[in-house]
Amino acid sequence: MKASYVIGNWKLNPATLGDVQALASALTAGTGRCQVGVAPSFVHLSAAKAALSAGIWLGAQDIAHKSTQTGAFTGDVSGAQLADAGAQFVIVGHSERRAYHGESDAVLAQKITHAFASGLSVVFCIGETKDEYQAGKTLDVLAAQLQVVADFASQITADTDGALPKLLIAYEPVWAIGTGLTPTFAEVEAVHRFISETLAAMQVFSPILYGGSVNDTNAETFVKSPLIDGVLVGGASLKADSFARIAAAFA
Ligand code: G2H
Repeated sequence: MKASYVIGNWKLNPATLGDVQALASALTAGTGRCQVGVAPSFVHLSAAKAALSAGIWLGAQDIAHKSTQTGAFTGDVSGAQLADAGAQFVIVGHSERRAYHGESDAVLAQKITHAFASGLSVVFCIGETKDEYQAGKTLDVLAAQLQVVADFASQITADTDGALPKLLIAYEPVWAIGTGLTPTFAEVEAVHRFISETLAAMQVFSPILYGGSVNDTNAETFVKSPLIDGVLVGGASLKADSFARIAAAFA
């Protein structure tokens, strides 16, 4: 059976170490075909690792763009440091990084290079803004964003059972993030079909997740499509019971 992935992006949450430990220890590993992962902030990675049950993937929300293990890069964190803290994956290209930190396609390609060289999987986020959506440019925007992963085709192999895939694409329409708005099921399916065809043409193997205001009610809808391999969850991943219900929907 095809695996599914439910990944929590904790963003700049929770506020305290105690809250991180409480949340991490309340999470349960995925069941059935569902694999679960969470991405706390850098400073909480080790504490989360210690508190998480076995079988829950740990990820970071960012990685340095320079492929160096150590060096003069103030504020940056290397792939080796992330792996040493227990991380198995890193989120790259989230729209909040693109918007607030001006991350270009060139920088995102460097980050993917660094992550792969460090043995980390990558959750690569793509998505159109509200203006682009309204102008009917969604597919053009996504095709351009996906070009970043084309160069990595030779490194991205098909999934092996039980392992975290080297690459996971997360389609996150920017206008759906944290807003409570989501595209219709038909819109998400159509976009996922387009992403799937684009990746196939590049010879890139990747599950395709949906992200943007996913919660324990609408998860039931997304799971109905064989084109939706899981979800990247922000706000609803901060409550262990909601997150568990989302994971159960994908089991
Ligand atoms: C999109 C998502 C998680 P939320 O950013 O990456 O956040 O579920 O809060 O919209």
